[in-house]
Amino acid sequence: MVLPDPLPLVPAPLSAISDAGRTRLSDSTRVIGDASAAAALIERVAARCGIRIPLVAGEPRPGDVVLRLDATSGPAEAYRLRVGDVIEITGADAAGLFYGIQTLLQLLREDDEGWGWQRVRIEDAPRFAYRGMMLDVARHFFPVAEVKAVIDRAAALKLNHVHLHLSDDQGWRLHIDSWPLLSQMSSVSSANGDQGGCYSKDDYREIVAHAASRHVTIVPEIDLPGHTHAIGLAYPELVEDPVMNDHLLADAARLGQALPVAGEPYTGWGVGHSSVRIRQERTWRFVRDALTELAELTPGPYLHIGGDESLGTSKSDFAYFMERATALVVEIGKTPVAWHEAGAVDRIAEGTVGQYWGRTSPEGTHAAEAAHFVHRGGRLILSPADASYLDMKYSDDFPLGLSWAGVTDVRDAYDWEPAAVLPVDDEAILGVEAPLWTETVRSLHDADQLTHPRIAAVAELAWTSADNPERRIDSLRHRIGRQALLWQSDGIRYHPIAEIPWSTR
Ligand code: TNX
Repeated sequence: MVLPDPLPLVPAPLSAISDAGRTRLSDSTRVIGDASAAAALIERVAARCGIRIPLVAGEPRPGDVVLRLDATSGPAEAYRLRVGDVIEITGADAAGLFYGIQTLLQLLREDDEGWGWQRVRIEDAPRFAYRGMMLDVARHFFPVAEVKAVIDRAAALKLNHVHLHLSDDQGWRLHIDSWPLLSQMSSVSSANGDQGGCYSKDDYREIVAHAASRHVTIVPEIDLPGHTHAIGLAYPELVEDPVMNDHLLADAARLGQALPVAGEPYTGWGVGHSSVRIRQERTWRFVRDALTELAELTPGPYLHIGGDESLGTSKSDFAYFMERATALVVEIGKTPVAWHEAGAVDRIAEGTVGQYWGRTSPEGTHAAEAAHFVHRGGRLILSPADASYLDMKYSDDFPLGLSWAGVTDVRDAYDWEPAAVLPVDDEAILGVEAPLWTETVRSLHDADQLTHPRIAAVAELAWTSADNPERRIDSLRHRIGRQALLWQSDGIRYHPIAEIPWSTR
């Protein structure tokens, strides 16, 4: 039996029925309904086909697009799309309406007769509430316009969280009024000696507002107590002297990178050498001030406080730090998020969300650490490094990326089941996130190559149910291949990996 080609949609929707025929996009097409949702459609249709559809009021005519909100039509973020004589999108909420528009944009195709839409009836809703990607703006600083571009790319794949890794050994990226030297002295550097940078509070508000207009929640991270070398450039009294580890020494020798030196910018890729002074109250004044100012700028529920790779820190100091820091985040009204190592700490604040970055087959104590968040009433975000890390190379000879967790093609990024990685109930899984660490990334162009196409695989795992008939690698590859035109028109410089049948249709 020859199966019909699947619709060119990533992520695959809950259900889709194709009808015969097409509905044309033409100069007389109009859009009726919610103005802010319509704006998202009008701009992107204009960019793709040069046709600017007007927003009008009144009764629809054949060929028009009608946007509606109906809270009774489905769960959060759900939508229905019907392409018939008229095109109707009904969102269960504003996010659902936005996702219906993203689906309609993926269906918009040109044939011999011009632009138009395959007739379909689609019902759709996400599997997980948290669908994310992470951008490391600390190792490489991305200006505001580039962060916005990354948010747009994520939202087009129905991701709804963008985690910004705002601080690391190589740089601090957000102005904090009460510790003003951070933006002057701790932000000047990046990995590889590249230019640094820092977001003003207005920059950050602009990012948050742009994200909100795409139904994306920003999840800010200040990585603590490790990954804090850069803080010492401005406030040396807050950080310990660097503590080397064997891996760092070996890597520095292999890569020809300098070792970290207290008070000097660190431009290498080593991890685990830094810590704030955990037992000193001035550090806690700093942590409280920075997190409080960050919380004030952050409408979303989460504050990520890191907790990874504190290799030079004793177990008891680490526990003291994570217990007190997670409690502080709760006290200032946010839900703490931490990397899974923090699950080694008995009394992390109840409800802390854990971000698992072990393997799809957990090693050592990683599964137990992740499960501890759930015992404490929290949930888990899955970011297995051997599948969802966008900074792993596609293949050994790929020029960008790292390979410590292996090399990852689209199949590898797709071939795992989020609810089957850890020994916890399915309800404990909040969602999936694909991190892009940027030690080797020096431009948006580099970021595009590492993210696309693999981010599409992770977005589908986050959105589409495990039992969906299209959730198969051959279907996914075909559907990704048909994003080529959209990605090109959006200026996304994806990696044309050979496993994808890239299509010009
Ligand atoms: C591990 S994953 C890190 C980062 C690095 C990344 C590189 C995690 C929580 N920490 O500091 O950038 O590997 O892949």
